Parts: sequence; structure tokens; C-alpha cells
Amino acid sequence: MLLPRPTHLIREAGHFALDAATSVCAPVGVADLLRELLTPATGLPLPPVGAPGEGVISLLVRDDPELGAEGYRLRVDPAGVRAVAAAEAGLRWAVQTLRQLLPEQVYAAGPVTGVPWRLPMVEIVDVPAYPWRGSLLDVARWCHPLPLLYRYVDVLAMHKLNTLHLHLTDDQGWRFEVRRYPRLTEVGGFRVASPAGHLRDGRSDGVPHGGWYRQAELRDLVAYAARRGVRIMPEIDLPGHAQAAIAAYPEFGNDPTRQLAVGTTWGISTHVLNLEPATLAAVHHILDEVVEVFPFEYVHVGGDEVPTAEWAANPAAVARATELGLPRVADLQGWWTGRLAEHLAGHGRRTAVWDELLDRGAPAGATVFAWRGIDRIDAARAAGLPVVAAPYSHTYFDWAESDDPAEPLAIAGVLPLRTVYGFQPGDVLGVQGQLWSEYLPTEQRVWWRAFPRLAALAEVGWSGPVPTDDTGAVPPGVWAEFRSRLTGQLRRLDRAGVSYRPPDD
Ligand code: TNX
Repeated sequence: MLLPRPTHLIREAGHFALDAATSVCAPVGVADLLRELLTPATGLPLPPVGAPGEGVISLLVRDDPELGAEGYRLRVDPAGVRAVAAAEAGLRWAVQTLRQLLPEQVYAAGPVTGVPWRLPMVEIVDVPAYPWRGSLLDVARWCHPLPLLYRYVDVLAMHKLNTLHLHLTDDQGWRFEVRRYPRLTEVGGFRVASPAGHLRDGRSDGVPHGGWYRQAELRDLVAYAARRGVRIMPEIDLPGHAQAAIAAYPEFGNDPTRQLAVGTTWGISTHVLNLEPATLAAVHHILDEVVEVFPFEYVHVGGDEVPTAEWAANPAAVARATELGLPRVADLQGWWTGRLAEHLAGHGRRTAVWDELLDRGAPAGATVFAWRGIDRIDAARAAGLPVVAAPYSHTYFDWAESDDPAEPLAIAGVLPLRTVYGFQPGDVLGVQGQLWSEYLPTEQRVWWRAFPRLAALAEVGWSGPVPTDDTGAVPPGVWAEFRSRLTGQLRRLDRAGVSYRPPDD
């Protein structure tokens, strides 16, 4: 019934029935969350009460070394509910578990009558396998509206996923308002056209697209997510995938006399930032505003797919490489990213980067997002760096789920649900599923590609990888057990009004 599967669960005979008299004893934020999640459908007021007792839902912070930062214990019996956790984060997950223990109608946005709001009698101890359980959403390729981002946060929290990685900038759009550089969004937020069909077809839709988020809007989203235990990691992708920024400020590029347009095709732009002190200072200013809006400890500065031809042709860049004693012009990327990491460290922040930095001198202590295959996970670990496992082979949900020609258009590749569920991340900080949005222009497409695969990855991240057979396949019994719980989870999504791709088997 529960997804992700809890570490220990004992089901006993009996129930606790919620009614108008049921009250809640919990830290204010946790009690508010419980009401926010249960009251709309149940209509129950769930008022606060000062002490635990008969008929009370108690959610309490108690020292408990076994539970770590996010674990919780939960007991439901006919007299009430008692959950404990070492921190409020664990209590928030306990709230999500309580919601899953109720009939699925609790996920409806409005009142549902005629449902017995009963919790089964259970004893649960639940501690996540990995501290980083993330989902990347690319809002640069298509500027998805804020209501989708709010729903996305809700659904991450339902799956005990604790991190939303917001990919805010790319060649085709800059979505983060920067007060000091308004053209980043005014110019960089809009493009004149997008590819029609697949990039390889070479057609353009001729339709302008654009948009961006105000800092105040993002702050509200961050606060909403925080109430649900979801942290938002911003990504400002630099110094490549930055054509939108160079279109806005040609002086950031390698030829300040050239006016580029915001990208209108997908792929890898050859245009990258220059490495001049003035541009570095501008990037520092941009990051200063990023950290004001996003309190999360990590800031992702990208670093994927950075072509170096423009640096090689730029005498200033070549001279800098020589002056720094760098053997290759490409190594300038490591040096430059190191300057960003230092700047972020000055703000008390940690730097996250894509795994390309491993080949170009990753900054000391940077957290590596390994995407170009499983071997990149090992490479990051060998370099002594913390790593989030995000390999395309198991976590690229922009890939189609099957090779059925009827699948909606996808970038490349096939990633079946079973492959995701069989993922063995190894000894890493955690896992993350990627929704690059080149081919996800609408909310419906986003959900189609996100679920059910994100549910499978959430379970890998929280419950730990499942045993696989010699061929790396998930054994039939293990699969069947997951599938039956997944069916229940998909009913919850139905009630929440979230669509998904029906599983094949
Ligand atoms: C590679 S993954 C990219 C993205 C694309 C993605 C499409 C990564 C760090 N860079 O720019 O959207 O492939 O699958």
C-alpha cells in the first residue's frame, strides 16, 4: 500500500477513525501541513491541542539516533496516532505516510463525502536509504507555468522526494529574474521560434515562446516547497548552454560585436561565455541574487557540454590558459568554475556541477552530478567527490518509456519502468531523475514522462535498490510486489488530477 515502501511495517487488526473531534499535537509547521493535506478532502478541522492523548494525532520531535535527519517512527492504534522523528523533516514524511494510509479519496482537491476516514493499525519505522532524492525539471527549454511547478512539488513530496533541481537557464531561454541584469530575462527569456517535430527533421514552428519567473514568485515557491520538506536547487548553467545570456549581453560572449539570438533549435550551442574578469564579476553578481532567492545549501552551476572552440580562437583565453599554466584551453573551465565555487563558498554554499568537470578540473569539494553513464559515478567517487547518480541509462525520463512508435515524440533512447526500478546507484549521496524539456512543451507531456518512472526512482532512493538477478533484471516476485503498490499510487495520482503514462505490464 505505501510507496515508497517503508523500512519496517507491521499491519495489525484494528483502525483509528478520524472525526470532527480528532485533534493534532505537533510543531506548528507540521500541524499546518497535516491540515493542508487532509482537510480539503475530509472536511475535518484537525484543531491543535497542547498534549498527546486519546484521539489525538501526535507528531513529535524526539532524539533518536536511529532515525537520522529524515526518518520517523509511526504507530497507529485505535486510541490515536503517535509519530516521532529526530527532526521536523521526518515528521513531514510521517504526514505523507498518514495521507497514504487513508482512502485514496483524500488526494482529491475538494470535499469527498461518504468515505470512512480510517487509518489502519500499523507500526512503522522508516528511514531513507539516500539523503538526496531529486528530480530535475527543465524550465529553460519551455517556460512551464508556476501552477505546474506547485503541483510538481506536491507530487515530489507525495513520493518522499526531497529535492527539486530547477534547470533555470539554457541556450533557448533564461528564466531567472536578475535585478542587476534585466536583459537576461527581457531579452534572454524569449525566442522567436522552436523546432517543430524532432530536431533532426530541421523544421521550425515559427511561433515565439518565452517567459520568466520573478524573484518574488520563486521565493513563494521555495517557501511552499519547504513546508513540504522539498528543497529547491537552482541551476544556472554556465559557461556553456548560455546562449540566451550572450544574446542579452553580447559582452559576455567571445565576440562582443556579434549579436546572437536566443537559441531556436535544441542541441549544444558553440557559443559560450568568455573568461574575462568583467564577465566573471557579472556571474558572481548573478549568483549573489540566486542565493538570495534560494536558501538551499547547494547551487548548481551546470558545466555540461561546453565546446571550447571559441576559447581556442580567443587570444585572451589562450593567454589566460598559458598564464595559469594549464595544459589545455579546455582546462580553463575547471579553473573558471573553481572561481564560482569559491564565490559560493563565501556565501556558505556548496557547488554542484555536471560530470564534465571531472575531465577539466572539478573544484575541490564540488558535488558531481554523474549523467554520462554509470562509469561517471565511479569516476566521481575515485576523484573523492560527493556524487548524485543521474545516469541517462536509468534516470533520463525525457527518453521514451518504450519503443512503441505511438509513444509521444522523445529526444532519443528508451528507458522502461523496469530498468528504472532495477537501478543500483551504489555508494552515492543519492539519485535524481531528469526531465529535460525539449520535447515536453506541455504539462501533460511532463506528467506522461515523469510518471510512473519517478515513482520507481523515488522508491530506489528511499527504500534502497532492489535485489536483481544475474542479468541485472528485477525478479518477478519483487516486480509484482512493487507493481501492486504502484497501482495504488497511480489511483492517488488520479484523485490528485495528475496524469501519467499507464504502465505496460
Ligand atoms: C544533455 S544532461 C544535456 C541537456 C539535454 C539533455 C537531453 C546534461 C547535463 N545536458 O542539455 O537537455 O542531454 O537528454
